[in-house]
Amino acid sequence: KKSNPECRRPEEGLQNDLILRAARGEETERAPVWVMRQAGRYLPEFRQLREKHEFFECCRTPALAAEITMQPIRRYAGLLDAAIIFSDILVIPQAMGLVVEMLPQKGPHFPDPLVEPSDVERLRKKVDVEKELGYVYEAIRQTRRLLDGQVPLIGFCGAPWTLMAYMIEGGGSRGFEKAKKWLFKHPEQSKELLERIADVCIDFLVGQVKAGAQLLQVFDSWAGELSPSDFRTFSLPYLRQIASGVRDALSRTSTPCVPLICFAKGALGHSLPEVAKSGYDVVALDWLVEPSVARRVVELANPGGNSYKGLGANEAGHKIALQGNMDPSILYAGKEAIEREVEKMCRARKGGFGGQGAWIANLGHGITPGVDPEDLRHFLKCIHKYSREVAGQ
Ligand code: 1CP
Repeated sequence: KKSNPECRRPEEGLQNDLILRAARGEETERAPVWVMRQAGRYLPEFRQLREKHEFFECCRTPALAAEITMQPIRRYAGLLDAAIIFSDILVIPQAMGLVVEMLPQKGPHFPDPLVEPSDVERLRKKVDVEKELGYVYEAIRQTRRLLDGQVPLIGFCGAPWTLMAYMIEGGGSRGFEKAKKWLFKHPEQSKELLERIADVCIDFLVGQVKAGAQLLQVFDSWAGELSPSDFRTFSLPYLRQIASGVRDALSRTSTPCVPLICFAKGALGHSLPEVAKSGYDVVALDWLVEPSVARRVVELANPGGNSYKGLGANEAGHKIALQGNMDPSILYAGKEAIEREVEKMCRARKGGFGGQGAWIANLGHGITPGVDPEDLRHFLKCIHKYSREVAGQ
């Protein structure tokens, strides 16, 4: 049984399973911590590598992706409790047949975005995810070997609404006017497209687990662009589809499910109870939500714990864990401010995550390129210190 990676539980052979325990609703002796975008531009060793290799070349070359994934793990040895595979959410639009480039200083660019619903015919009808994105699976396998059980490895994908928004806008955007015009002018075709993207997400996440990913996060970075009712129409159903689709597909091959994390940035002020009931083990919070309030809301939404059934994270019934949520800009304000804010985030009486309930410490969004890596180290050290203090009370 051991030789078949598909039958392994994610915690097998790990020296540090703190994040897996927290993701399954356990209160831990201190909060596990990782940082969204921890492998990236704020690290000089990453920028050095990028001088020689184009962005998507880094994604498509498993040895490079594995190396970049390991950079923060090595630099912050003993301080990070998880690695996240180096890749990008835009590999799914590429797998579906769109061209995506990464422009220096500008970010992602689609030379031929979707303009009209008829353009959807340019997308591959049936996406062979193994063929198109097998390089991510190989990067995961190589990273697991390099990690050698130090910490778990997180796999990820973009959420359908966020990916659809990029596919129509053709890159980053301020108001997402083109993508929203689609939702309102062509709601049925939008739903068909969202469902197609969700199906690719499911295949891709399942493949990542089979390759060795030990947790999964779905990034709905632009969920907050939608009104409450539009979020519930055009985003939430597809987040649900992904959670149940991944659980079903894994259970069909008797593969234990790994914990699933949902990051619906900007949508929790209006839809936290709905997100907490959408089939994920962990709800990631941005910094617009107060942790102590989130705790109560999530408890009320799920009095019996997680409601999904099937193989996986301690089966049904465990409590929903929270992740987050410090404002990433605080990393620019110096060590004193970082320490003060981390302490606040840890202490329940100051509106923080407190001593009860499972918590995975993180920022409320990705770390930005201008942060001094030593300030991030201070953030990580403070999380260790204060979360342990609070847990011991
Ligand atoms: O020039 C460069 O090196 C490009 C910088 C960069 C990096 C390091 C991009 C371009 N993507 C990444 C890696 C990346 N992207 C990871 C790696 C793993 C890790 O977290 O360390 C992950 C998880 C992502 C996910 C991602 N890509 C998201 C979701 C997370 C978030 O921050 O909201 C989004 C929205 C993207 C799109 C994207 N890719 C890159 C940029 C600059 C952007 C955002 C563009 C925009 O403003 O819309």
